Amino acid sequence: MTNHFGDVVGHSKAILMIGANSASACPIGFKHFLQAKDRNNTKLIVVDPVYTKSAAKADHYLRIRTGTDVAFVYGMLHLIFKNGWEDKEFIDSRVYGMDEVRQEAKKWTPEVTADVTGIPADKIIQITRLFATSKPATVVWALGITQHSTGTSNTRILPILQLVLGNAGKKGGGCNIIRGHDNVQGSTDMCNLADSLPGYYGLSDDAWKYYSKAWGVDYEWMKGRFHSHKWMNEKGFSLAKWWQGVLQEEKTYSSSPIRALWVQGTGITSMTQQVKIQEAIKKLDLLVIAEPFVNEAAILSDRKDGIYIIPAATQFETEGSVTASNRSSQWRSKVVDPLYESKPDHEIMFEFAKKFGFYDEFVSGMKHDIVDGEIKKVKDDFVWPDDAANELARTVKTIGLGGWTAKRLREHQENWHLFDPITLAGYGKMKGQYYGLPWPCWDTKHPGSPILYNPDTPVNEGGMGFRNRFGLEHDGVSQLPDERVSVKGSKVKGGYPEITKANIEKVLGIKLTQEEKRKMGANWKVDLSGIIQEKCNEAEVCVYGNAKARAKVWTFPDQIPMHREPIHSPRFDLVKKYPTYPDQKNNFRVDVKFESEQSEKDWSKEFPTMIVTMRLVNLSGAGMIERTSKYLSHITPEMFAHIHPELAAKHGIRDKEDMWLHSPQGTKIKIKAYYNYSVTPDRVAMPYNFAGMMQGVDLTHRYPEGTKPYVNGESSNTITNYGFDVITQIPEFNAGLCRIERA
Ligand SMILES: Nc1nc2c(c(=O)[nH]1)N[C@H]1C(S)=C(S)[C@@H](COP(=O)(O)OP(=O)(O)OC[C@H]3O[C@@H](n4cnc5c(=O)[nH]c(N)nc54)[C@H](O)[C@@H]3O)O[C@H]1N2
Ligand SMILES: Nc1nc2c(c(=O)[nH]1)N[C@H]1C(S)=C(S)[C@@H](COP(=O)(O)OP(=O)(O)OC[C@H]3O[C@@H](n4cnc5c(=O)[nH]c(N)nc54)[C@H](O)[C@@H]3O)O[C@H]1N2
Ligand SMILES: [Mo]
Repeated sequence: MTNHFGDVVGHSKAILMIGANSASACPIGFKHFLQAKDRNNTKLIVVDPVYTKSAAKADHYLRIRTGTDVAFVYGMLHLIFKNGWEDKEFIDSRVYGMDEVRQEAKKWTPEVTADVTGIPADKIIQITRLFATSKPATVVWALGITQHSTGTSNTRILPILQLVLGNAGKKGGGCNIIRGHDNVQGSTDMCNLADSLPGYYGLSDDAWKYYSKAWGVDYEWMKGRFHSHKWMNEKGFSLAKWWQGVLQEEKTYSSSPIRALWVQGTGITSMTQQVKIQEAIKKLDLLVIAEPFVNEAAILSDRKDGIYIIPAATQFETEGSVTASNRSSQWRSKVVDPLYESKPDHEIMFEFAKKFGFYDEFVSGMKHDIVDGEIKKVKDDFVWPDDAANELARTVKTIGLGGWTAKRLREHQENWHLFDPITLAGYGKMKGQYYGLPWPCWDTKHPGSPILYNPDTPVNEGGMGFRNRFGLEHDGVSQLPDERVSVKGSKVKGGYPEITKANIEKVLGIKLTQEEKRKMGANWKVDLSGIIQEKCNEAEVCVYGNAKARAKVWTFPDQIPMHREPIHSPRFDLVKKYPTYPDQKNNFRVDVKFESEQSEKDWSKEFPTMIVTMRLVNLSGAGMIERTSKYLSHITPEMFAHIHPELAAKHGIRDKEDMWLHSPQGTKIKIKAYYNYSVTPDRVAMPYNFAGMMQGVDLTHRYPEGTKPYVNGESSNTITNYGFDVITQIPEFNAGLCRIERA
């Protein structure tokens, strides 16, 4: 989120909610949108293939065909540019690469957009006028936008819309992406990913060297942990496609196929291609599951050997900081001690490290601190979780966690009542700080940044320009703004680069001492001494620079977002004009099919119905937690799909009867047909919160005695279609096809 929920309540005149159903999936967040409607007559526009509970509360509902959001936003941009509704000054002074977007938008007339998206042309015109002329306005999305083979393009076109309208870096504007799991923002920031070290440092020798130093661990030792140096900087397997790493033998890009799987905090049935996952689980030598419940991974196969379930404690039985959707940190206290023989996750990891002989190095960072501008070992033991939080504050510079010390975060928890819910500003002794110190919170004196990219606020009060991440020029064009975009109060006018040891004297107009030069890291991201930060504070300069936003990403397959038809498209006639990407070799160590799959045949002939998956308010994730709760589970006692009576009747299926849904990859699920008018006759919508059945077969007898959930059912992911995002490899959960058959 660039802004936050309170800001929407206080300042947004319109909310474009696209690919999210917060009424079910984030009811507390949704309450803010309803408050905005009540207080300010804020207009809520919902764009969704399904008439959801959120749509029911909206002022306007647009029924979109799944996987066509890029086309829809271009349709909006077409009208915005045509009518001169764009913020010309903002684009001119703060954005690079918009000309190409403008060119592409020319093609997307209301008629062309209507044909591709299924939204009537007059609706597109009405909504664009409303959104473009309501200032400021915000965009809200969740996984209806992200989880697609075109997810990356989707998540780029919406910020582009906000840049065009000058809604970025403003109260009531911005992109407010509603995050998913509890603490998913925190786990993203910690980069629980296969392609980066914590804090988005990426994978490179420099990144490893930086962390080795910050943790007080010998870099050569770190290197020695790898089969060879090469693997240190190679992306690992992704959560979406680890199974391919088990099953592939010939075309493998790793030193060997995956032989062992350690599952900690993921549901397994939450990923697509369940039949492949089942095959992979059977083939592994070792499967370990560290879980508060019996994860479904344990019953997918009937393996009896090489499988261990380790009891993990829940989040109620541990303490520490978590990060909210809006980048605020929250400190949590333990409610009860871990029950029975369960252990909190970090203790399980500690035991693991001990067994594998790297415990000392694993906890070393928590025993270190900066003394006199240099990293030193300061104690022989550490205090959990405070020293873990302090380690992050000391090391994660990229997003500005410098001010997130355990002491400050605890203070915020203890003084909740002293913060304003609309502005997040503190009162009384918390005055001068924003609740949860939303990152970037550069150092221990910084108040946090409730709204990103706002140059009208001084840096020391949470302001900044756009980040200078992509060099100083591209195609001969400067990436820095001129003096029109000067951060308030800054000694340096106009744009400036990110601050490095090499440029700090010139940019800030200062002279460093020899001692300062000796202690300083090469740039602000790796400067453990904190001197770069200190000098920038004095000049009210943002360490990450003051640059232009870029609408064009020259390193991506699509430099500007382009509409590309879903891999299994219901409109084969459009596939030629808007084909998907070429197949990929070795992305996250696996090959990924795009074009070869899409063009194989007109899939829609055999699989004419679109499938959308969604969340139920009473169940979360693959549903393991709530389906073991008697009361929550019985609210939705069986797996189902919403189906329009007209479509059901075509297949001779009555309300609440069983039906089979078949997928293009030859898999099937048997579920109940629930008549419902939220869907049109061309699509079905089903929850993703069930598991325990597989292609009509009940697997639940495999649960250890007393652990079987009250409610079980087919996983939607047995039939969600093949497809992965070209950059992130996030699975295609929504824009797929199926064939319906009466069971
Ligand atoms: N009760 C409950 N709450 C949850 C969760 C849960 O499992 N249960 N999960 C949490 C997690 S991990 C997450 S990520 C969030 C997700 O939060 P949301 O994304 O708000 O949840 P969904 O119900 O999946 O809603 C996605 C919406 O996108 C629509 N959609 C699908 N494809 C497209 C498309 O191509 N374009 C557009 N415009 N819309 C599309 C779907 O019809 C659906 O209504 O919820 C979180 N909250
Ligand atoms: N078809 C379809 N599939 C989807 C989606 C969709 O919309 N449609 N949504 C996708 C999205 S956005 C997401 S985020 C994923 C979510 O998928 P997962 O991340 O797999 O989420 P869950 O299924 O909730 O699994 C979490 C597991 O962690 C366990 N757990 C809970 N607390 C703790 C703890 O403190 N410690 C440990 N060790 N374990 C714990 C739970 O018991 C549960 O088994 O699913 C994705 N899959
Ligand atoms: Mo999620």
